[in-house]
Amino acid sequence: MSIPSFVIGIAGGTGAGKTSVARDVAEAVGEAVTRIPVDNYYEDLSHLEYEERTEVNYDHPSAFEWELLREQLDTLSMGQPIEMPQYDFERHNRMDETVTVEPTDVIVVEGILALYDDVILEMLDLCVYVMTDADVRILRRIQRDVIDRGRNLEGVIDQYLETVKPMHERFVAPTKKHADVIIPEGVNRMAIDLLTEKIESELSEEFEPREPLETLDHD
Ligand code: UZR
Ligand code: MG
Repeated sequence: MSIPSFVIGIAGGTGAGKTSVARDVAEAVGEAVTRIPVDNYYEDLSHLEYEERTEVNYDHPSAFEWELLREQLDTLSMGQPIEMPQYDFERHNRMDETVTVEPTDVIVVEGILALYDDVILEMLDLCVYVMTDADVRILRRIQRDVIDRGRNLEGVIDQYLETVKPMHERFVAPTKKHADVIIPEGVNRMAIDLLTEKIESELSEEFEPREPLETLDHD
């Protein structure tokens, strides 16, 4: 591993199928792929009580620790390992443990706001937006939150109407304009194949090493 990584951002509304696209691309590319869920970079809210944490607007850009994501993405794309934070959706908080993530030639940054931050956008070599109808997304969201994340149906519906939908319209949907590619519906075989081909052709060429960001400290 000598050259900087090829970094892909995958954004889209909740339940759009971002994680599935990231997983399928990672499986199809014949190289090791590092996946960075932006969800892992939710701010550490340990100073708040559980009840207060349930009141936080997790669909607003201010809920994320952008600086840490920028730094870690920069570190990884320069070929060094990071200690990636982990997030616990049931407790609405960052976990104490981190995981060591080794650098790879391909990095996928995936999350509702993966195409939101200007500094992150500059680090992305390919920007993807997964566009799925809102009715399909809310059905998936209900299924996931109730079954996997220990929520109740009423809570999921209230949260959707109060924050998820308005924040999606205000912050997530407008990031479509940054996308190089818009994938209709999550798992779309043709789109996955095209993305995979593109990544493989990029990897077979030597691309220009990117300069480290001026705003970040490298010691
Ligand atoms: P994806 N989220 C929670 O529900 N609880 C948390 O503690 C942190 C995040 C939700 C968040 C957003 N919003 O819609 C979703 N709310 O996780 C993003 N409300 O995750 O991209 O996998 O859908
Ligand atoms: Mg997901």
